[in-house]
Amino acid sequence: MGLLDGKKALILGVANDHSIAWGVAQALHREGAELGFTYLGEALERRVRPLAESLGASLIEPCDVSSDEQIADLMARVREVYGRIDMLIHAVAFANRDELNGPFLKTTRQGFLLALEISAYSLTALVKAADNLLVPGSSVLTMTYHGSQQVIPNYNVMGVAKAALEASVRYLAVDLGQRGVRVNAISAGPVRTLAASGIAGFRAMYRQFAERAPLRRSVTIEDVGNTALWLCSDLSSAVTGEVVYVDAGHHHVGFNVALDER
Ligand code: NAD
Ligand code: 0WE
Repeated sequence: MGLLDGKKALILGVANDHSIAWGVAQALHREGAELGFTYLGEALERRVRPLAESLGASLIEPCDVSSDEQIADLMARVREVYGRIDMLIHAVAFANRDELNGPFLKTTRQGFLLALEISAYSLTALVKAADNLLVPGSSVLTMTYHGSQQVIPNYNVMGVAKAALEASVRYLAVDLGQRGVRVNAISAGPVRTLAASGIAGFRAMYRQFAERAPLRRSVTIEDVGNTALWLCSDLSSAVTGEVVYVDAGHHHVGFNVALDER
């Protein structure tokens, strides 16, 4: 008997077994959910397919969220195979790498629009296309980061995109609330994923994070997966429009020294 027996989840954003979306997939699978995955391009298909199959995935489809056509094709497939979506997991972000270091001021018009299209608008595009596949009791979940609220060096245009994403969560929560569908975000502390690799200063930030967080540790994809499970299940039945921090308490600490070196 699992919390999610008979429920169907569509998961966007697995790139490899370090992905936050993979931690979410494992938690949902543990509680009996049936999983569908999407991948971006053929290079990632070779990584995602074996992972998806290891959890008995019943649907593995390509989806570049910048394409309305690919989103429509995806939802048509989901309609055929599942007939509904109980959980929609959005764990997708992208900005030009050269705009994720140095001053925010160097952000280009094209780079700004790209980051907001892939990292923020895509949630609304997916929800819009999912339409009546989302049923009373369904849950939509996205991934955000505290750089939306405070300036975090080098996060730059992604911080602006995450602010737009979090606001989208609140507006979508109102629109979908009348159909009994909930929409929430998890704000995760830094995790060593593909999206974090090669970010200037990430290693130092990751280390300092664990020294300054109330729990004196960093965050794992299992931590995020378990909170995702709560937000996707009926245990959180009156929670919507929310941003839930999974960051070992880090965002509550207002000073800038290691907690045990005071
Ligand atoms: P990841 O690289 O494993 O996942 C990012 C995913 O985005 C990849 O699967 C990639 O294929 C997908 N993607 C990029 N452009 C896309 C497009 N056009 N269409 C479809 N998919 C596309 O890294 P991650 O850290 O697991 O990132 C997942 C989410 O978690 C992102 O929204 C990220 O902002 C967020 N997040 C990450 C951290 C962290 O420290 N790693 C912290 C907080 C929030
Ligand atoms: O949301 C993210 C990362 C998102 C991301 C990562 C990349 C790297 C590769 C978006 N686009 C790209 N484009 C690429 O070409 N995080 C929350 C992780 C992250 O990224 C940072 C961070 C943290 C934390 C960037 C600067 C500072 C901190």
